Amino acid sequence: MQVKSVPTKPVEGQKPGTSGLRKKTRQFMQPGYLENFVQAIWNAIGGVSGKTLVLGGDGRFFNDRAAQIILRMAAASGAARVIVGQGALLSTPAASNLIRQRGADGGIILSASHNPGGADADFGVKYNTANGGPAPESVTAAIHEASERLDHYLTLEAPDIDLSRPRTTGLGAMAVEVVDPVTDYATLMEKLFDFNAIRALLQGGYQLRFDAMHAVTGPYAVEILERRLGAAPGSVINATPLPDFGQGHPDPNPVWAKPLYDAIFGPDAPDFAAASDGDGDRNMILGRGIYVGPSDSLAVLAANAHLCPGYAGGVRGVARSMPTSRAVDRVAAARGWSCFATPTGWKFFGNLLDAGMITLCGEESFGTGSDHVREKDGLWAVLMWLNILAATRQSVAGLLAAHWAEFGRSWYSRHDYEAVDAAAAEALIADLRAALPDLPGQQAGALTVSEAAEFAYTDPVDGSRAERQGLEIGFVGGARTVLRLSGTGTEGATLRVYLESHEASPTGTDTQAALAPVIAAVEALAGIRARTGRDAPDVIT
Ligand code: VG1
Ligand code: CO
Repeated sequence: MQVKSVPTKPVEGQKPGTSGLRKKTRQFMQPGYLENFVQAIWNAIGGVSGKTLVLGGDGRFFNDRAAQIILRMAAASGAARVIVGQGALLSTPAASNLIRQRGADGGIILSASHNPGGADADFGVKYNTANGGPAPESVTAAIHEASERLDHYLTLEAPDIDLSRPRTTGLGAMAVEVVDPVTDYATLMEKLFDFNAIRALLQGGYQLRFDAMHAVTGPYAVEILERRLGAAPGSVINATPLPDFGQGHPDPNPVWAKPLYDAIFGPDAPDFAAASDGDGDRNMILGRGIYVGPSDSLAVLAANAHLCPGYAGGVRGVARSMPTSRAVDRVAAARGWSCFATPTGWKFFGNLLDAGMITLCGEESFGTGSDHVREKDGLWAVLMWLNILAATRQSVAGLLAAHWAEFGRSWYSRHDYEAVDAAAAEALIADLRAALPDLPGQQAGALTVSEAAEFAYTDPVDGSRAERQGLEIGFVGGARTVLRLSGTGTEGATLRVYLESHEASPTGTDTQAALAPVIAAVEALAGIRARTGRDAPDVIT
């Protein structure tokens, strides 16, 4: 088989965002576009000669074609072995696990996560390093630089490889090992959680519903929840991964997983329900008559982690992304754990996890995880909830009520303004940034600003610095807001407004009502309506 060197020119804008490079699918399908980015990855990491890589994706449109392109490019550049999920499928956490289990040098995950899939929707490529985690900023910056200097890429003139069944075959001198995407991951889950206790809970008539949203977790959830844990057949809904996710938006939140959300408040509600996103790293947790906010979920998991075999030895520390609510901070304070606030994006947890400084971490964006892999992990969170529910024999609502009684309640919400005019959104942030030093002491609606700063982070392990990670404004009494622009969108800009307040003895149930003074204060300070022309957020979570 012939190695072919294809002359090429740099493609503008191949700059990885919060989670890899995410663009319109048609852009990725342009001749040379994916090839350029992949070659930039190879160049940035010192080549792939002799290396072992993991490859798989969430099954969205172009996943299969992209996998073949990447296999040929890995072979042409001298990779020794690529371990690829059957059908080119791997959930993000399963890919992270495979990289670690097999001691691979890194991996490529084909996914735009929770963004819709299809020829006219979104596609993405993420590069993970040998620890199994998303490439840190130093590596993504090197990839971007390499993409700007590219003049050729290498590929192999070879036909497609059959990825439809597990086996090892060759592509030129490179081994292609097709593996079942679920087995190793399911085995890891069995080590972490008390499957017997969960099985006993489910056998007692406990009703479970898991919405795979026609994305990658379908096969994982069927194997683990139905086959290994004995949940009733059909407990996993929308279980077949589809290239367009059944025309859905595979984002597990009350807006995009509305049927599931409505069901949990309906007459025939199951005891427990959950959903995951396109690539399987996000989760939404629901219990009969109640929605568990992701920040609360992290806090509850941390407070009860010791009930799960994998965490019986205790929690070393916790971390949350800065905009995530401080619910977990209160658990950490009570238990004497260290607690870190990092910039948005899972890559910032990697060093803390590798150094053994934290055991659990999470983000408000429906992401929770631990040191078992180096990605957030949707099904892991579901199993940890089930283990805790089985061990305590409490309802989800009961567990939350007990948690709030002990730690108080962090009212929390995120308001997203999507596909906003990019210049208007950037000007809003720039003007607010400029105003920050003068805000303390200022009145904003019924609240008074106590502090205001732009978040920057120094990694406690390697000293690397991340600037401009969100504008954080605190109010007298402890409420706060954070404003930042999304790094995962593919159209215009997405403005995210994070809102939080705390109540020691919570009353009421309406989050938006509880946060009304904070919402009004943000409007007074940032003028979102006038600047974006929007009356209300597009998505409230
Ligand atoms: C969003 C979330 C962030 C998450 C990222 C990737 O980023 O806010 O918390 O880490 O998506 O998640 P942004 O920059 O759009 O706010 V996923 O499930 O795409 O890997
Ligand atoms: Co995801």
